[in-house]
Amino acid sequence: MPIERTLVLLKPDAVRRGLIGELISRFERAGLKIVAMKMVWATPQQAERFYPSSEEWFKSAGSKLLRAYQELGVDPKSRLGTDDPVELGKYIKKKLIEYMTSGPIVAMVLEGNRAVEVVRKLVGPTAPHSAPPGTIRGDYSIDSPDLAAEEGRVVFNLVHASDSREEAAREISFWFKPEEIYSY
Ligand code: IDP
Ligand code: MG
Repeated sequence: MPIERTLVLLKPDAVRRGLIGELISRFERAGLKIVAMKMVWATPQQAERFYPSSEEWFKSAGSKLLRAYQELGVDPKSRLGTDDPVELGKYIKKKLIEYMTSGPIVAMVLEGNRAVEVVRKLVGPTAPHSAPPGTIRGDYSIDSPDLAAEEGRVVFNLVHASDSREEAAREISFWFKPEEIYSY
């Protein structure tokens, strides 16, 4: 079935900057249907459980950081004290929990044709400084992994979006009960 559902979180920086309406309208404008929505101030326990804690996730997050540093010409050891992907992944998760609990977020389920892929396209790649214009991350932020590390935080990139149908199913059920999702 090409009609899919995906989870979007407007992160604390988006809420703080007053971008809720603007960001929601981008998804609506593209033809996606909002089938569930709420504002939540996540607890550290919720944020910890929302993001995976597998060795695989740590390694993948750490490897992504290493690639970003390579492109930016930054030495991970002198910046963060290690170049081990798993250790760097654990650092990202810790800082991600601080970020995601720093203020309220807006959680929503979007439905539409190939919604998972389409929403990722509208959101853009993880690091805003290299996200293309026209994407949410490219249009509303110039943050980068090296600046973020210098300031002891993860990149502030406004939006979370599920990156596969499997991840979407798990993430939707994490934030919403079945009766909070509407068919209309
Ligand atoms: P995504 O949000 O584009 O799917 P993920 O790899 O799932 O990216 O990482 C989750 C979040 O962790 C990102 O949105 C970002 O806030 C933060 N993050 C991921 N990788 C890095 C990094 O290399 N440096 C700083 N922050 C990162
Ligand atoms: Mg992700």
